[in-house]
Amino acid sequence: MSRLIVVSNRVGLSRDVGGGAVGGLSAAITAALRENQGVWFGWSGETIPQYTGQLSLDRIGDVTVAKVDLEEQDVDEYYNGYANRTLWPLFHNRIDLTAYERNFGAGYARVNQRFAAALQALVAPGDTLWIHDYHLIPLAAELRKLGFTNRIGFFLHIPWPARQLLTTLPGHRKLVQALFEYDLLGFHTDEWLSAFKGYLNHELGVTVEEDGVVEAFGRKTQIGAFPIGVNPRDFAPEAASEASIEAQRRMEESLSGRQMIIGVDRLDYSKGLEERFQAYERFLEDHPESREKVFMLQIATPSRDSVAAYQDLRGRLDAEAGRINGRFASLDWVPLRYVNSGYRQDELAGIYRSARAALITPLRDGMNLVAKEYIAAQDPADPGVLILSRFAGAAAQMTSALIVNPYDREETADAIHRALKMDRAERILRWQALQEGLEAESLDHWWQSFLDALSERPKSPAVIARIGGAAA
Ligand code: GDG
Repeated sequence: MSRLIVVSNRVGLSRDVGGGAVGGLSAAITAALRENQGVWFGWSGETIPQYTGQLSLDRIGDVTVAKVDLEEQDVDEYYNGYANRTLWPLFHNRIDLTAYERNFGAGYARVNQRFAAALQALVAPGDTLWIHDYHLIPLAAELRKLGFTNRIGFFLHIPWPARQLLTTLPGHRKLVQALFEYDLLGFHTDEWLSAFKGYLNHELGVTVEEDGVVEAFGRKTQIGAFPIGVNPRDFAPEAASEASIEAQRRMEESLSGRQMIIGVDRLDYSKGLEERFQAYERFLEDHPESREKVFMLQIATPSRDSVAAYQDLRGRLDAEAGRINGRFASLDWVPLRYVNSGYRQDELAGIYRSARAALITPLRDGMNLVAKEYIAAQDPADPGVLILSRFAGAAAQMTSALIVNPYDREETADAIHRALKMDRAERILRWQALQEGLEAESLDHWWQSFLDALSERPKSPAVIARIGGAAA
């Protein structure tokens, strides 16, 4: 078997964290790399005055971790610039926050060239490369320029935007052309896949074959939907770590007989946190009898805080949380606990388990793993209720959740009320259907089916069904 080389902006495997601290996605990529004597390459997170291309190599178990440092200008233009001020907002329908600056594009191209050059020392003929996410769309094109003929796959963790939005991006055609240097393109859902096909049809006049193969710019690639999942056992109550049990114990002690609604998100404008706070406020307004009997715990870990839109959002959320608490709190009840620190994954599992409902209401989200983790962590005999935005990729699979429009505060407030009043029999029925879905499309299944589709081996019927996805 050829080796697997994974490339992502940051490498999720390190010596310092282990066990239940590591996120599911990092653990899954590590498992894929272990099985394929792999290498994981990315930015170290460090900056240096002048780029050297010097690789720092580490061997963790069977996996080689390789990192490069970047210059401050690279981080400004590539990471904080084109990736997080141009592509991220645009792909999440926030054209109002999308900044186009030529130097962002130049920095994005430069870092992708630097990554490609650094990979020359790591990649052998016959190795398979798996490139992750919007930071690295041009990487295959840069590798091809250097003469690499390896199989290269790309997975997009965020939504693909409607063509009407994408065409507002200067150089959109070049970005799409770069994708045709990959052998396989993976999206989370049929909806993102259809949006990509919409661009191909209308802008390039090409259609996708039934087997997912499409030809443009003189190259053929294959496209498919590979919905990411969780490995339910990692969150299951019977497999809980000590940290998980302790987190659950602490939470339950602090409930004082109240019902808890949980939200866990990166502090990001795509997650709909302001709308969520206001929907919860509406619920408190509409149901005075529920006040003091319920509280909401919102964990929002700060991210990308050198980007102004994230600093602004943080200020607005602080103000909203303060306003809602000021309006409703009593001497011994705080309706909204708003926490900015991060938690280990196994601690989160314990917290999820003590919550009667989860309120996961992004305005747009590639998939949303928290929704799946919440379900996997529940006690099968007394599970909580998932309230999920229709705009999360996860909503396509998790149809037994209470599905809401996060822009509709009244509908969301009604769903909170319904979730908190739902009888145990209905909670169990809904949970069972959701849990079955998680088991059928686990995290291991995700990476295995992507790599299976990327390999040149004859494909199984299940893999053939995935590629192609929704009709063009
Ligand atoms: C992108 C896409 C897509 C652990 N501790 C904390 C915390 N974690 C873990 C959660 C979960 C992960 O972080 C967050 O994943 P999400 O899927 O919810 O969201 P993004 O970070 O935006 O991820 C998304 C994903 O890629 C995978 O393809 O599903 O659509 O946007 O595993 O357990 N998360 C937070 N605080 C912690 O303390 N917020």
